[in-house]
Amino acid sequence: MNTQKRALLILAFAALAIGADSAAAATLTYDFDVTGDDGATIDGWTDVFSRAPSFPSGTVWASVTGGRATGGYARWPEHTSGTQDSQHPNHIMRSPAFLLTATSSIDFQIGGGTGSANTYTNSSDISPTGDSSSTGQQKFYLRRVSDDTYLLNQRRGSNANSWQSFTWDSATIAGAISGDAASETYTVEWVDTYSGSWGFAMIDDVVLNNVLIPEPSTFALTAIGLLGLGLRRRRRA
Ligand SMILES: [Ca+2]
Ligand SMILES: [Ca+2]
Repeated sequence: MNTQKRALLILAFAALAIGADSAAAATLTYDFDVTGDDGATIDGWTDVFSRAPSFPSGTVWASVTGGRATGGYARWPEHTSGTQDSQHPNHIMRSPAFLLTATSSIDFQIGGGTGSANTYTNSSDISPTGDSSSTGQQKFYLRRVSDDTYLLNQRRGSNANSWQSFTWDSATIAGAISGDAASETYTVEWVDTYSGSWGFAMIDDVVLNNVLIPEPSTFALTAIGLLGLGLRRRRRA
């Protein structure tokens, strides 16, 4: 057996193994701690507009109290004492994609200002070159990937230097995704386009309960296909 055929077999078995693993529901915790699940503070999330959030640990904001946040949390560069109400570029921080099940629920906590009651329809409504304003918002969203639609949103109940915890239970999520294909993928994301009094925003402890991780076997199978094409080309040569 030559090296390429051996590599093909190893890849095929890897694809099968990954496919089997992804069938089980998982609980994903994003704690934005230095010693988080993947050892990186942003925990695999995407800083959509490249604004370089920081992940201070402990009670960096002196009067932050309450909630269940521990260790690090996410904060935008301008959200430091004395500049927290200043105008700033629009921000989106987006989780890796996942699939939802009938028992999925989502926990998260946000701190700072409530932002406005307005709601974006999708993430492309948020200008990557625009700045925050008094009619912007700090909100946490559930987003459907295929058409970039925001299905659920949540803002704080009041302005406070404390954490407020939220849960979207399985009934809430089921209602939001009814009619979607079982293969649909979703992200959760944290939006801050609000500034003015209480323009401060922070997030921590996002927990995705009973979700499925998209099957990497699609990627592996594509790789096998490409490798097969390579073998055929070599034989013809
Ligand atoms: Ca944390
Ligand atoms: Ca803000």
